[in-house]
Order: sequence, then C-alpha cells, then structure tokens
Amino acid sequence: MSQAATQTPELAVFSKDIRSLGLNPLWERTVSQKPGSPCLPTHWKWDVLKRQLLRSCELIGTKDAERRVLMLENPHMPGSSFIANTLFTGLQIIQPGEIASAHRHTPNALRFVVEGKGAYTSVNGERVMINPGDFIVTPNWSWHDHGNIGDEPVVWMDGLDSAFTKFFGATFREDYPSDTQPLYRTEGDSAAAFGSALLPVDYKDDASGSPLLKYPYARTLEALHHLHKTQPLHACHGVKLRYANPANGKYPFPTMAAFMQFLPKGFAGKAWRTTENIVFNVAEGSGVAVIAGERFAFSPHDIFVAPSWCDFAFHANEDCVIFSYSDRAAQEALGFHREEAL
Ligand code: GTQ
Ligand code: FE2
Repeated sequence: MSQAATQTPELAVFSKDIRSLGLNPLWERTVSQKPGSPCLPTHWKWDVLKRQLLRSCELIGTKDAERRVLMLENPHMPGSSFIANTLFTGLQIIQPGEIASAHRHTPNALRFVVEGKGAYTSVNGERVMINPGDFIVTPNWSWHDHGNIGDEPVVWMDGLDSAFTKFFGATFREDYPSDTQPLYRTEGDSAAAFGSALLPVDYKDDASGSPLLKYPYARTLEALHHLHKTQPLHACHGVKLRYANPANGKYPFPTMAAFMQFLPKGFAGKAWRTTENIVFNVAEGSGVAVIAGERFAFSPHDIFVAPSWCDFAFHANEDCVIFSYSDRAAQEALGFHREEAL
C-alpha cells in the first residue's frame, strides 16, 4: 500500500477544484486494491425456498410472470438481482400444463434440475426432457422455451451470466413471435451428435457455448462413483469434475464453469480459497460448508454462495453430491483466476 500523500491546504483546494472538471487525484483513492468482494456468504434452505415457490404458484401464472422465478439476491447487493458480483441465480417452478414462452437474450443460462419430472426445455429447435440432477445448457442468443407435460411441479435453478452483459452494456433480449418455437430437430439429436465423446465430422468449434444441451445426472454420478472407488480424494474437493464443452474441452460457456463433486461420508476437506464466485446446489447428502469462518449446515437442494477469496472448507456428514457453477471460465480467459489451498 502506498502511504497517504501529505495533505497541504493547497493540495486540498486543488483536489476540490478539479472535481468539477471530472477529475480525481489517484493519491486520494479509497477503493480497495485487494481480492474479495462486498458480497456476503449466504445460505438458502430448501424448505424455505420450496414453500415460497409453491406460494408464488398460487399468486402468479407463467402467462403473467413469463418465468416464475425467485431470484436469490446477495444481502449485500440489494436491488442488484445478483447473488454475487458476477452471477445471477434464480429458482424456477413450472406447474403441469404450463408453458414458459420462447425468448432469447445475450446472457448465457445454465439450469440445474432440483425436483420433479415431466418438464422439458426447447433450445434452438430441439426439445430435451429434463430430470433431477441434469445440467442443462442454454447458450447465449438461442431461442428457448420451457414446458411441463407431466403431472407434478418441476423446480430447477437458473444460473445466468447477466452480470457480465450488464457490466459491458450488452444486454439484449427478444420475444419469439409465438409461445413456443418450432421444433426442427428431433429429440436426442444433440445427445447423439455431442454426448458420446464423438463429434460430427465437419463440426467447427466457434468458442461459444457447449453444443451438448443436456448432461444427464446418471452419467455424472457414475463417473464420480467410479473415480471415488479407484482414485485418491482431493484434499479440498473430494472427487470433483467439471462439465466440459465436448467440442473443445473447455467450459460449457465462455463465462461460466460448472462442476459436480462427490464427498464421502466423514470427509473433512482442507480449506482453500479462489478468486471465483461460486454458487452451490446440494443434489444429495448433508454436511457443513465453512465459508469465511461461518458454518452453513446444508441438506439436499439447499443453495449457498461463496464469494471471491473467502476461505472455504467442506465437511460431509453423509455421502454428498454437490453441483456448483462459477465465473471461472471468464476469469481464466482474462488471466485473473487464482486459487490456493490454505
Ligand atoms: O428460463 O429463460 O431465472 O430468461 C432468468 C431469466 C430464467 C429463463 C431466469 C431467464 C430465464
Ligand atoms: Fe431466458
């Protein structure tokens, strides 16, 4: 840190004079030059979320709401609609027979399915059925609409990089002229073309979002369980895999990374910290996340946020499967990402 410059009366007058010229002296700057953010580590319990989601169903339909979403807003960023500096998190519920009408926008969106069967999302002309634990990709500027053709409510978590488009002043959105988009691909096309470590022979990666729309839970679980049996645990993360764009091996979005990890019962993770802002969603199991010294006791479907550079450690009371997403893709692309074990 530089020493505060010695303040003379002449210097004070100078600083005051130049303010009206749109100028400020760097030597009086008070903004922090440290890692971390103003965001507060925060935990939302599933029973509270579920109750309020069901309550919203009594009060508003998808016709009026377009998306029936409760935004998880960081208590230190009121009015922002963001859960952390760089990330949006919403919890969406769709009732049997409802449609969330087609639109597109420049923010990328991911979905992690929490509860219920019978819902689909259509992305760029293809319908994919979504089930609990599935990770779903909606690349930027792709038409998407959702529906529930089953007989129970379906809930999923939305993760968007809308904080980035807002930051850059590059947020655009458009409604599709009808409620649902025409389906010009057959269900399963994206899975067949991109979901088996094979690619269409002429496919050219354009460095945008993943062309694989769905990463099914069963396959993710199988991979985690296999690796748990055969490989040593990571001291901080247990068994942790990142979702990859099959076309280039990178992250599923240019901005956001997504992960799934397995923590065996009794796991006591070593503390670490990262410049990433991370949102967690508990798929299975219970335990404790210690974030910046605070203990958050979690159980299935809870959501919590670990802002940049907070000390973080996991403890598992039972076998746990935990989804997370972060701004790591953007931070790595820009050369900002750092992490360390503590
Ligand atoms: O489902 O298309 O939570 O556009 C926020 C914005 C969900 C969606 C959100 C969206 C959507
Ligand atoms: Fe959307």
